[in-house]
Amino acid sequence: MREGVTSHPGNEGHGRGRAVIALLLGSWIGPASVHAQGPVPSILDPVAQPAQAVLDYGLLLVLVCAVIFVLVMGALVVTVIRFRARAGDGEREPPQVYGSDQLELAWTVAPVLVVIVLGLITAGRIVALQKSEAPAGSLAIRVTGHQWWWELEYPEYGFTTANELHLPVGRVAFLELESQDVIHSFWLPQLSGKTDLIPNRRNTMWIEPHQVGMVVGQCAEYCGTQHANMLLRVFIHEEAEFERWARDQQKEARTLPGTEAGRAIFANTACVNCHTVRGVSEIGRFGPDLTHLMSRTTLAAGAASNDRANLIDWIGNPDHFKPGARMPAMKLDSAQVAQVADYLASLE
Ligand code: HEC
Ligand SMILES: [Cu+2]
Repeated sequence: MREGVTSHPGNEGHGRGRAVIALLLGSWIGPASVHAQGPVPSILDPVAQPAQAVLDYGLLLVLVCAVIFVLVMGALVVTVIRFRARAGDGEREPPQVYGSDQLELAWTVAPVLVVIVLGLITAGRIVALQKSEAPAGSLAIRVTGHQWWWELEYPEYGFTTANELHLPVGRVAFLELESQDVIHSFWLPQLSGKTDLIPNRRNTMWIEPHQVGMVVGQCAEYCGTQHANMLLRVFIHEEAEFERWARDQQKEARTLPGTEAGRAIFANTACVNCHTVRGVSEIGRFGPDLTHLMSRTTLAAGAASNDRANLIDWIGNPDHFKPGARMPAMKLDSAQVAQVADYLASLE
């Protein structure tokens, strides 16, 4: 069932059998949008702890229950066949048995033992899953839920990005989760369980990826009209590649020759009230940090793939991809929109 993950865990390599199991277990996320939602994640295909531990524990429970099911059903079938009414039995009642201490002890003690053992294992697992303090050497990340996008801050490195999380393989990432507005829920089925993001409350979770590649997830708590377009991507890198990505993110935004006009429009309109571009303006916190916008593969939390044409559509009218999005159409004329898009498209 866990035959490893290529660079794109998801649809590929999932047999039909697994898809059916996933459907039955309810782990399948329907395609939320046709744009850029990526592969369908499955809890049966973990690439990190604690998702692996949760799956192993789930399989253990299924196994224990399957053994009990087979024993009980086997006894039932044997009884039905062996003690069925036969020709010649007549109207005679079978012997009636009351009060067998041995039997009653057996069917009380055995289930109690099963419940105690499973309860102890569960308690152990819960303790192992919950870490309220960051383990030594872990990578700190602050996740803030917004309607309808994810703010991702790397405090040790001093930068903030959005919607696409980058993690080094083999190292524990310790996440602090909060919300800026309503309750959201952070869910990456292949990495971990769900954790809610609640205003004025600090929740934590940890992830230790053990395979490089890309996995997807999404907000799992209804949070308003564009809840279904609050998608998440996680890129898991080798340590050196992660460090290179982080160093690039730390740099201030560049200004390429020829993009000054677009930069001026960005700097002189309300864009800067909501968006930070480090090196231009750092007051805007309401919308995603755009300093390295083009290092992201998608726009607006997975609503569209990130390219110049979609940037033009988005800036001209955010409702085009995300009806109800918290960014207003800025009433720029099409030449201005193109100039701003050219500027943003240069922010690698
Ligand atoms: C009132 C605040 C506000 C203003 C003003 C605003 N934006 Fe936004 N912007 C947002 C929010 C909120 C989002 C996230 C929307 C979402 O994903 O649901 C966003 C998303 C974006 C994105 C996608 C970012 C990403 O990482 O996916 C771009 C690009 C963008 N805005 C550019 C602009 C430009 C250019 C202007 C000015 C012409 C502007 N915005 C003005 C609030 C604002
Ligand atoms: Cu949400």
